[in-house]
Amino acid sequence: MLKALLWDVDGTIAETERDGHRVAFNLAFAELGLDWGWDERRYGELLQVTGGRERLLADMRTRADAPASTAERETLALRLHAAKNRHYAALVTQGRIDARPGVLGLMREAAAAGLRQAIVTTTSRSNVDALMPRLLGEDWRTLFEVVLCGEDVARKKPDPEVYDRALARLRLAPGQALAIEDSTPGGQAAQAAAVPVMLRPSVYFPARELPEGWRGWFCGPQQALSVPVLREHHAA
Ligand code: XBP
Ligand code: MG
Repeated sequence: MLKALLWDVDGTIAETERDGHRVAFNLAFAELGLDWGWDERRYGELLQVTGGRERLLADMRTRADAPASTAERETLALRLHAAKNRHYAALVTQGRIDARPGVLGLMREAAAAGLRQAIVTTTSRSNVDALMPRLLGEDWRTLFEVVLCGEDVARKKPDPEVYDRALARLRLAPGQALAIEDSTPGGQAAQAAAVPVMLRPSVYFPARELPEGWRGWFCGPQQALSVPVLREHHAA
């Protein structure tokens, strides 16, 4: 029986990658005087690497103009990542990032229906703390029993660690929860933790169906969301 919704953030609650993170990374490159830039195509490729700092390091490994030593790259990635998250928070404050259709209503409906909810993301906690009050108001935390972020795990998605930790904190079996995800790495993390997943594709992950072998279902962009719909699919 469905007892809890485990929400991914980036791409699932809002199109944060398109409207926030990519724009903020480019502002960070400019701030640090680097002639680097990620267009949408390149950023889409880089989203296979989860974690902003890890994404920066992956990109540097392909660049001739990146620092030569590992230590210098690590230092630069840390500085860029801190600047990026600062720019991201500013974009959120400016109202540049809206929730995806149906998401906030579903969160409130789920709470009213007695479903437990958690945030299960690999983004930095500062990004969650910037985005969620903007979307849901200052009392947003009352909707979520558990909020797990990138800093809370040793291994980011597609590793199942963040899902395993959320289930442990909620004291639930995987089959009692539903992961709501937009991306392949996010869905893989849920699957590896044996949590059924509703995959609702975002702009950078335009899947058309659930990959073979995944437990859960695919939710098309126009499909209306409601607790009865989730319960019905989860029980199927
Ligand atoms: C999100 C990520 C994050 C964000 C940026 O994955 O991969 O890295 O792009 O956040 P998910 P940070 O949607 O599975 O949570 O820069 O704070 O890592
Ligand atoms: Mg996501």
